[in-house]
Parts: sequence; C-alpha cells; structure tokens
Amino acid sequence: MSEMFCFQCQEAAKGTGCTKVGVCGKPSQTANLQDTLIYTVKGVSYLANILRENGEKTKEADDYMIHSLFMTITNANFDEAQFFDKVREGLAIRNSLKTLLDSKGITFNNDMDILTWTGSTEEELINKGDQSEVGVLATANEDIRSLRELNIIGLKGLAAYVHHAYVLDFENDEIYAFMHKALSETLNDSLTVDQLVALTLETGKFSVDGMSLLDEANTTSYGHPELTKVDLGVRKNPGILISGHDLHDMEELLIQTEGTGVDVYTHGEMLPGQYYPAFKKYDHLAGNYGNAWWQQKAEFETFNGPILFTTNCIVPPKGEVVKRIFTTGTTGFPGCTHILPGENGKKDFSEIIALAKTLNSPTEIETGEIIGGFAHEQVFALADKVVDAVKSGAIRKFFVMAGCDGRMKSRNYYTEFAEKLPKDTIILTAGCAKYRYLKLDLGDINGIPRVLDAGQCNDSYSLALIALKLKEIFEVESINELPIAYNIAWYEQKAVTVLLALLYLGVKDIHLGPTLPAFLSPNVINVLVENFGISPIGTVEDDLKLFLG
Ligand code: SF4
Ligand code: SF3
Repeated sequence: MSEMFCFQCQEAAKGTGCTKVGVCGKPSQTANLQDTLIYTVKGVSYLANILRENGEKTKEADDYMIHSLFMTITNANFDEAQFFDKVREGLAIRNSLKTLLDSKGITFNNDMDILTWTGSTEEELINKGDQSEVGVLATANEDIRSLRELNIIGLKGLAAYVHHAYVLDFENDEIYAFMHKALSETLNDSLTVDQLVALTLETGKFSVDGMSLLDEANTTSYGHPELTKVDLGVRKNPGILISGHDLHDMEELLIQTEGTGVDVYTHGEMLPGQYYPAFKKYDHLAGNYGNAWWQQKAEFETFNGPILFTTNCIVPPKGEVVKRIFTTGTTGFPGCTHILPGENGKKDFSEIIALAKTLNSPTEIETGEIIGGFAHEQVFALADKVVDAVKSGAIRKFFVMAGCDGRMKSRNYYTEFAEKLPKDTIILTAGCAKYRYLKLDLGDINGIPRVLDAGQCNDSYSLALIALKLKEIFEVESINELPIAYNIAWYEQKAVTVLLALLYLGVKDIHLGPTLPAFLSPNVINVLVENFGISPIGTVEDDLKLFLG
C-alpha cells in the first residue's frame, strides 16, 4: 500500500502535504480510507446526477453525499470503523442507483471503475485509497488536480453548512443537484482549466446559497443572535462541555440537562450558541470554557467533566480523557462513545449527564466575560450609530478577520495585527479565528466594540450581508469601494467555502493566511491573483501600511 497524501488543510506538512501521518493526527490508513470514501461518493453522485438529468432523484443519494463529505473534514472523524461502514453503504447505494437507471432504460457508461469496483474487507477498502488508484495524486496534471481538489474541498465545507441546515429541517434541492453535478465534473477528463475555474465560481455561488440557507435555519429555529456577555468563569456544579458547530445538538443537550444539577459550558466554536435568544433562557448554560480547538488538550484536563463533540475540530485525545469524550453526528474517535439518534430521531444524552454527575466541577482557568452576538440583525440595529461613526471619521476602516485558528506560531500575526490596528478601526470576525484577539481589551468606538463577533465560521454569511448593507447605505457601486479590508485566516475546508463565496460575491484583494493553501498550484494561484487580487499575508507592519495607506 502506498503512503497517504493529504493537503486539504493549512497545516499540511511542509506546506505541500502530509505523506506519513497527518499533522492533525490522522493515521495513514484513515487518510487512504477517506480517499476511498470520496471516490465512493463521486460514484454515487455521478449516477445521482444522471438520474436528476432525467428528472428524478433519490433522497438516499443526497443524504449520503452530505454526510460523507462532512465526515472527511479536517479533525471531524478519526474512527475507521465509521469509514468502513460508510464506504460499504455507498457501494450499496451506487449499485441500487445502477439498477434503478437500468430499470428506467437510462443508459450510462457502466465500464468506469468508479461504477464497477468492489471491495468489502478492511484491507480492500484501505488499499482502494492508494494514491495511484483513486487518491488526490491519481490526477497527474498539477493544475487540473489543484482545481478539482479546490472544488472538492469547497464542496466539503458546503456539505457541512447544508448538513447543519438539514438537521433543522431546512433544505435546498438546487444545492444538492449542483453538488452531485460538481462531483461528477471532477471525474470529467475533458474539462479544461478554464472550465474548472468556472466550476469553482459556481461552487462559490452555491456556497453563498448554502450559507444563506443555514442562516435562515438557525435564525428561524433559535432567533437572531443578539449582543451578549458570556461568562468565562466557572460555577460549582458539575459540567458538560459542548464543542463543534451543531446548534441542534446544543438545544437537545440543554433540554436534557435542565433541572439535573449539571451545567453546560461551550467550547471553541460552540461559544456563539450563547448569542441566540432561544438558548439564553437556560439558566444552566453557564458560560464558555477555554479557547480555540487546538488548546483542548490542556483545557479538557482542567474541565474535569464530559465533553460532547458535535463536529470538528477534535484533537486526537490520549489517556483518561478518551472516556470523557463523546462524539455525535459526523464526528468520531476510536474509544470514544458515539451517540446516534434514536428511532424518534432524538439523541439520548443521559449517559453523558450521568457521567458528569460523578465527576468534579470544572477548575477555573480564567474569569471575566466576552461580548459577541453581532450577526447581521444586531449590526443592522446599530446601523445608524455605525453610519454616523463612519461619516464623522470616528471609524476609518473595517477589517474582516474571519476564519479559523490553528496551532502554528505564525498565527500570532493575527493577535499582533489586531493589537496594532489603529483605534479608529473595527474588526468584523466569525469563526474560531476570533480567539486570537477576542479577549484583548481593544476598547470601543462611540460604544461600538472594536471587535464585532458575528458567530461561528458558519455565520460568515453575516459579514457578507453587513458589507452588502453598507454598500446600499453608502450608495456605492461595488462592495470593493467600501472602507473594508479582508484579512482572512483559514485552516480547514469550511474556510475555503467561505473564501469561494466571497469571490463569487465579487470581493477583491483578500489577504489569506497564515499561508496559502498547499492544494493551489502556482498557475491556479496566478489565476486567483490576476482575477481577484488574492495575496498572502506579509509582516504586520507591511500589511498595516498596505491596508491603511
Ligand atoms: Fe495533513 Fe491537514 Fe490532511 Fe490532516 S487534514 S492529513 S494535517 S493536510
Ligand atoms: Fe475552527 Fe476547527 Fe475552522 Fe469553525 S473549529 S472555524 S478550525
């Protein structure tokens, strides 16, 4: 079996790709299994796309595609057993789709390996992910590979967004149709670089639609996020820490823990859950514990209680804490209990609650509070104040600093950048990137906090809506004429989806860091530079000069 190859995240080894083991901790054979799964999804989507071209569809293929793509996001799932099951499930769906097409007299090229390969033993399924067979490197041309993977990575993030909407009963069939088509196109050897660039922009368009759908799902279900002060200290009760991005899981956990004497704390990307009116009514939602995902090892130790992962980012745990970690949804880790929905569709978290009662309450690691909840409606409510401050010159410029956080030292850039920004500037943030500066005391401008947190990376759509609103208010032709600069930090695939969405919306001159994606070939980077003005970050001093003139 060949070595793995994965270059989907910002921490790809040596800036080119992980080949022995993931920097994220993903073992080589899990990486190959994920490649096998992506290949299986492509086969299902290829047939689902043909079926749709003939006016029919199956829910099974849609659900399978969304769940499988989401499982392969960085730090979501390390559980080989789940990947074996998912590949086998996909092969069965593929075969039933073939039978369905045959029964309808719809012809297709049944000789393709993607439609004929079989495998069921663990060894066969791992070996199928060999780089010379179906892995990323199986596409020899560097530029075609780069664009295919850029699309697949964007689709993974989009799958995450629509999965979150789906669990809240919000769906958009046009997005599913596009995703099947786009996955099929990554198999099409006749597509040129230009055609693949066009497909990338289409992925951007559907990324906007996916984020809009999720925004509608979240705000319809839980209300519009509002200005909120979140406690950073701890209480005396035992606690459960909930991490990830799934608000539906958060709701179920809050309902089931009510009146049990167990408090709930958010970690990492679940912090913005506290900004929703629907969750504020729970007195036992005690606060936020800790920081961004990569600090979880130390923070889970001092938390003392159980931890529930609803999505990425999991740092592979070791030792005692494994027994305190529970996974659900698309996440998984060997040795951690995985909670599936019951027949009624509900998840039973009683095992986590019972465990919490036997464990110590959290050890305090910080005190104080942070302010957030500046999603679009809350910012629109402040619009008059904001517009006055811009007109009077009190606000010189906005900096969109959304995205991800990560372990690399080079990310100190973002803390330093935030600290050195002049006092007449405002940071608009979303995603776990915020932990690099949310706790700094950067003050306010006429009562408007200098860091406005819209929420999770999933809520980056709010930042686009805010820009569009300002465009309308200031009556400019293009959002690029507004005093807004984009200094985005990325790590995993959802940030790529956000980036493609911004490009589709016409945002130019985005700075992307701390490094440019390993999956972009030099020629593809050139296309992005020439058409969109994308550039890597420089030093804090140089970038401040560049942005502020
Ligand atoms: Fe490496 Fe990132 Fe892939 Fe993990 S997800 S194997 S760190 S490129
Ligand atoms: Fe963070 Fe993983 Fe991307 Fe949701 S939790 S932003 S990295």
